[in-house]
Amino acid sequence: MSIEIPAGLEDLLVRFTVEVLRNQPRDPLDFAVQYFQRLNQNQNQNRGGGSSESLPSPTAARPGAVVSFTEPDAERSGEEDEELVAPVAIRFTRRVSVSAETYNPDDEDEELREPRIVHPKTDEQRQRLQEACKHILLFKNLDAEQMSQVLDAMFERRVEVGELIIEQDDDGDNFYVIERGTFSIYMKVDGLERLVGTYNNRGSFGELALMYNTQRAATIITTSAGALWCLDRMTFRRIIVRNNAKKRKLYEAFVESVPLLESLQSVERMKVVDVLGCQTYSDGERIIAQGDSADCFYIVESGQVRIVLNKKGAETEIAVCSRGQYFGELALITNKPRAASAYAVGTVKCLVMDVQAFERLLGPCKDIMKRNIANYEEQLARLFERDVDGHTETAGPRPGTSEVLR
Ligand code: 1OR
Ligand code: 1OR
Repeated sequence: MSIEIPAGLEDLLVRFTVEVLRNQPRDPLDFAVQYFQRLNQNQNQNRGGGSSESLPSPTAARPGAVVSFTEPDAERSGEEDEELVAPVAIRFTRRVSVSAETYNPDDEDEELREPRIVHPKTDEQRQRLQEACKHILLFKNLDAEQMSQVLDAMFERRVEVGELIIEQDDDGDNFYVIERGTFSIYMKVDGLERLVGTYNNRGSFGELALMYNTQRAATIITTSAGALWCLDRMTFRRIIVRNNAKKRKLYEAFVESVPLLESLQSVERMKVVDVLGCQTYSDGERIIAQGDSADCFYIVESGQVRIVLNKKGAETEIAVCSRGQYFGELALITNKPRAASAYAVGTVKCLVMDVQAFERLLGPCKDIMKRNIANYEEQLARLFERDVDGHTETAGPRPGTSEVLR
C-alpha cells in the first residue's frame, strides 16, 4: 500500500519545527495552536495576491531578539539569551560579536601574525573535500598555496533535516561549502519569511556577512540530511577577502566595459566581481550542455563561445559570443533546462556567477536580458524555415545568425 504525502506537508512541518527551535516555547502545543492560526490568517489575507510561500515569523518583530511567542514578558536579547535559552543540540548558529573587528586584507603583517588553522583530515575526507570545492567560484582565483591553506582550515559538519545553519541578522561565523544535501533560503519580507531559493547538492553560502562585515542576509535551513564543509571567518577573510581585493583590481576595467552591466552602479559592479570565478576552457570543450539543469551564468572574458542548438538530432550554430558578451541567462530566467549547448572556440576564459548571485545582483540588468530573449524567438523562427504545410524543418544557419549579438 502506498500512502501519498500531500504536497507542501514536509515543508510546512520543517518550517514549524524551525520556529519551535527558534522560540523554545514552554508549551509547544499552545505555540502550535497560535502558529497555525496565524499561518491560516496570513494565507487568507494573502489569497488573491500573496504567496503561499510566506510564513508568520514571531521573531521578525524584533530583529536580533530571541522572542518567546507565547510569553511576551520573557522576551530578552543579546548575551542574556545565550544563558537563559537552553542551548539545545540543534541550535548550531553561534552568535559571536564581531562588529569591532578591523581586519585589513591589504595588511601583509596581519597575515604573518595570524595563526594558521589546521583541522587534520583523513585521506578519504580530504578527497571528498577537494571534490566538493572543485566548482566553488570563490576558490577559482586562489593560487595553490592559498587553496591548500583553505583546505587545511576547513572542517566537516554532518547535518540532519530541519537544521538551522544560518539565521538572518546573526553575525557571521563560517562560510559553507555543500558536499551533499538540499537547503532552503528564506528572507524576511515585511515581517514574513519567504522562500527565495534553494541549494541542491552543490554550491556554497554564507560568504556575504564575512566579506562585508554585515549581518547574515538570509536564513538557511536543511531540507535533507547532508554534509557541509565549513571555513572559519578569520581564514576566509585572510585568504578570500584579500584575494578579492586583487580580483577587483584585475577585473575593474573589464566589468566597466561589459554592456550588460552598464545599468549597475560601480559599487554593485565590484560586488559582482567579488563573487565571480574565472574559469578557463580549452578548444572544443563543452561549457553548457543543452537539456542540463542550470546553476551558473557566464560572461566571456577572452576567446569565443559557440552556441549550438540541437533540434531533432541536427546541430545548428545559432550564435557566437565574444569578449564582454554573456550566455547561460535563459535557463536561469525561465527556470527551464539549458536551451542550447555552448562550446569553447580556442582557449576561452569566462567569468562565472552562480544563480543566487545572479538573482541578487543582476536584477537591474534583467530587462535587457529579457528583451534579448524576446529576440531569440524571432531569430529562431527565421532560422527554421516553415514549409508550405506549416511543418518545421531544419535549415542551415542563415548568413549573420552566427553573430547574434546580445
Ligand atoms: P550571508 O553571510 O549573508 C546568508 O548568510 C547567506 O545566504 C548569504 O551570505 C548568501 O550566501 C546566501 N540574498 C542574500 N543572500 C543569499 C541569497 C539572496 N541567496 C542565498 N544567499 N537572494 C536569493 C537569491 C536566490 C536574494 C533575494 C533577493
Ligand atoms: P541557457 O541557460 O538556456 C544556453 O543555456 C544558452 O545559449 C542560453 O541560455 C542563451 O544564453 C544561449 N539565440 C541566442 N542565444 C541562445 C539562443 C538563441 N538559445 C539559447 N541561447 N536562440 C535563437 C536562435 C537563432 C534559440 C532560442 C531557443
